[in-house]
Amino acid sequence: MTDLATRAAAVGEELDALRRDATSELAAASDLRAWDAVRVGLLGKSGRLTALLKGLGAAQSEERKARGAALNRLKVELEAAVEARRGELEAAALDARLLAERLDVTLPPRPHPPAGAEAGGVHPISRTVEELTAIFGAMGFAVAEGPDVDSDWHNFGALNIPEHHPARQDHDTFYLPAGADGRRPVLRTHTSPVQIRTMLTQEPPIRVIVPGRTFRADHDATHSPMFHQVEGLVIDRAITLGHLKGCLIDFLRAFFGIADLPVRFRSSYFPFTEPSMEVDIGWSRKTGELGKGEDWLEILGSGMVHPRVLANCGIDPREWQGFAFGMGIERITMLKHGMNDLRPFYESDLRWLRHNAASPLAPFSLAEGA
Ligand code: 2U9
Repeated sequence: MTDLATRAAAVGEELDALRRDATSELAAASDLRAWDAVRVGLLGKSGRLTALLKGLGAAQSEERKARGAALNRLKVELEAAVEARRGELEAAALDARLLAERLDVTLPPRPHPPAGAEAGGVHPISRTVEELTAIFGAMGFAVAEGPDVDSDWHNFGALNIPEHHPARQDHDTFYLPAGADGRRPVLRTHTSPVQIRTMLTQEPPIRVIVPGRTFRADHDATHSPMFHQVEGLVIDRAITLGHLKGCLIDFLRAFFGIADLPVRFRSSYFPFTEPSMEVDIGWSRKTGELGKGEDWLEILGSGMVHPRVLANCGIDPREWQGFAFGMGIERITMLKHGMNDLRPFYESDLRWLRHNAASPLAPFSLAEGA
């Protein structure tokens, strides 16, 4: 063998040894940290392959060419092996994480009530709001909310309620001291200002219900100065009285759980709707039973949104129409559960609450009671 051939064979062996070492070190690296140490040991600034490449400068020219080519091939090969091992280790780390962080959705719920504690319950008003939200939610309505204290304009003016209207009088409405504009803010007397705010900030089509607290200067067995309402608003193209009727009949039958509940529409007047209708359901005055008997019970108010109200909110009434409705939450809750006094809703009497609370875990269907 010539000198050159001997040296070439020696170089080949040296590179084979490095390849073998690198392969077994990479295989032994069981996590990304160990892998990085192997990578640096081979390809880093002072790595073994880097040292061999640096050493090239000292070799003689014929030999240098061959050695350089062999080293570069090995470099490409080792770089690929290092990357491939990284891919394997990353995939293994992800698998381990997925396994460790797995959520067992079959776990049973926490015991209710927690050991030693008294069972909590859902207040009947809250329960009615949950039911309303589910029933109207299934019809595509979103829930909108707004402030309890609002401007005179949002509560009255925008709704086409004139300055001299009785509802605006001091003995009906709670006013706060006048602001900088000389106008007195009000505790909202209905949830309608929220629909005004919705129309001012959202483009039609709009489909919202607004459950919430409302305030009027009134107090007896069937009136409280603070009570709850739910109102609804639909604005779209070509909305008719037919949509209003279908929507409210479906709602009333689902809420009271009576599939054939008789529903009657009677013409009426509200400043914010035209035409306006009051809605009655069939019942027996004698037994108090809903859906049976010859009598009618007024349950809610409704109508097609007055074109002036739409215009007040920047909506063109020639392009968009809508319907609206409103009802008292206490009233429909009392009717549904056969209650005859509104005051216990707010008295925090634990015996009444224990008796009337709903279980937070009890499911309800969209046709409650049906
Ligand atoms: C906008 C346009 C129209 C909401 C409506 C009624 C009829 C109604 C009462 C029922 C019993 C209030 O709780 S109650 O005293 N409500 O009769 N409410 S139409 O009409 C609106 C609301 C907002 C922008």
